[in-house]
Amino acid sequence: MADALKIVVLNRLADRHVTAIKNVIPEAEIVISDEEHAVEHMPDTNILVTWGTFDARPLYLQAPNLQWIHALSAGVEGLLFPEIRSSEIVLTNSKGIHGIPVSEHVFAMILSFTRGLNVFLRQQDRKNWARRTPTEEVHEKTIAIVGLGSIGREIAKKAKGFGLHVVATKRTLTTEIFVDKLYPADQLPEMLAIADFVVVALPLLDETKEMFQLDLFNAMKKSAYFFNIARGSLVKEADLITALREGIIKGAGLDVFEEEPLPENSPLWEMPNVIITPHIAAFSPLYLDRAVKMFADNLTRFVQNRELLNVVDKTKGY
Ligand code: OXD
Repeated sequence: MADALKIVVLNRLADRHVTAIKNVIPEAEIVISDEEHAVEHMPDTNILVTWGTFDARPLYLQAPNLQWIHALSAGVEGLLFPEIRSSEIVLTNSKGIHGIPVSEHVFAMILSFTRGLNVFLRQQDRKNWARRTPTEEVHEKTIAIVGLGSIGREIAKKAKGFGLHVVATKRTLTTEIFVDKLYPADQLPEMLAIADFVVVALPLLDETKEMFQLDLFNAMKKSAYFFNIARGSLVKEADLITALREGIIKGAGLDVFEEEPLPENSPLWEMPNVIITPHIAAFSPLYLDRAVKMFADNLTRFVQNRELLNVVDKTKGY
């Protein structure tokens, strides 16, 4: 099987990445393609490496020999179309490589609010030396992580360094060294009520879609800041806008949105208590190195017929 293996990667790779893959299977044919031209390679493709937001269905329909789809991202929403859910094809993701950049991004946003950078950067644009904006400390405040996984764990670790109390919801309530208190998912409102900073780090599933609505914003402190670095559709955006406008919460740091790019007419752009980044929380010069290493490690398992890591449960969606 090994010498017939054809791997199509829908992303540019550096030579060192191709070498890392070749080191696992020197005979493999590795095709680096864009989405438009990939279809011509599909009839004899065995492994497709792509992003989880990409709608791979049209390629899948032309790929009778496909055995495995690997997502370079953590989210796999574009890869969970009905035919793949019911097929034998293995789907894996890159869960586990996002913790460092995403946690740094979360703290960049938290500290921007507490040190007033959301205001001072706007003042700087107008050369305005005004010192009225109050600043705060995070020390001894409480951060709540909704959905503690590998990203949440890195956030919790950094939070401890800043002297924060850390609370989190998690599917299974095992001990976590950087978390002071774990809550079961059904006690989310109680946890939100004590938090100064709320960070959403959940996967987008049928049961988490639009989970954050007005009731949950109402459960938060008026002084709370809300951060979403996961998926926009976890939040009912209209309700978040209401919460920000009416002072139900104090501010929001948002990397993801219901519709991306965020439409020009979204009121979020104009809100002084909102920090927007364009879905880049995980970006890092090391991202692809880590993602390709993860794929190459899994490829080793694949050729040895061992169980793959990070297999997505296609019925659950994560
Ligand atoms: C991902 C992301 O899913 O960065 O990997 O959004």
